[in-house]
Amino acid sequence: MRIDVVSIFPEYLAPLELSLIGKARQDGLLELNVHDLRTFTTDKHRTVDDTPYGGGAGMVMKPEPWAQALESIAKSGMTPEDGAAKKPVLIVPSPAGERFNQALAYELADEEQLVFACGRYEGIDERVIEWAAGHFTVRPMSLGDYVLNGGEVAVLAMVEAIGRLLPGVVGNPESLVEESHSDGLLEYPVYTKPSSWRDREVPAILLSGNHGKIAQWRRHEQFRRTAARRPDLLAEFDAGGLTRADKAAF
Ligand code: 6GU
Repeated sequence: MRIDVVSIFPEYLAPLELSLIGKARQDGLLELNVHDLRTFTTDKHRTVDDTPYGGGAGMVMKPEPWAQALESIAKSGMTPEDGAAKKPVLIVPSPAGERFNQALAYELADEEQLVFACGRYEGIDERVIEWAAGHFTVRPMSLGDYVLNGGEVAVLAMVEAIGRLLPGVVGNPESLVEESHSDGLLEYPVYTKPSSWRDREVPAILLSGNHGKIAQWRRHEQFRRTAARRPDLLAEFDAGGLTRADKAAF
């Protein structure tokens, strides 16, 4: 997979050189390029923003540098003529976007090229978003219902969520199967040694060696936790998602 990120704060993306994602880049599993939007300006002051038409607080990102940046990335990337199956996906982080979740992380992990356009201030001139649809599949995306100062932190989160799903990035792919949200429920609680710690015991069932009972207990805990912390997820987990084993765990 290839990822391009455009930002006026490229240093914000430095953590993508660390840990699992940094290793994936070194191993050639992921090509990731960070671009400074200001390098695509043409004026002396390298201006990227201006006042909003119609008035109001804050500044809006000007269209010209964005078009230059996105055009240059579109040209440098794989085109259908080079064998790319489809247009790259342009993700525009915004609290006004579609809510990002694990299902979307899986969907985006299947793409050949992702481009992230980090807005700052009150956002990017809307015409950029419309124009970009000629080169990209455009997906405005939000992390959740709160406001960040810009898209950079959201990109760190989304790239990590997507990158760890790429083949070979997580050493043991089985660890992707039993984690929260992989099956629509939250993960069960986990414990390690010592079995007794500060007068607290590990649930006896986990020491029993009875793998059937352990699986049933874990499933029950998944439902219990999801009902307590995220009842909205339980409502989405329709009856079709319930197996016979689930009904026993319930
Ligand atoms: Cl993706 N961007 C910004 N600026 N704020 C957010 C967000 C994204 N998701 C939640 N809040």
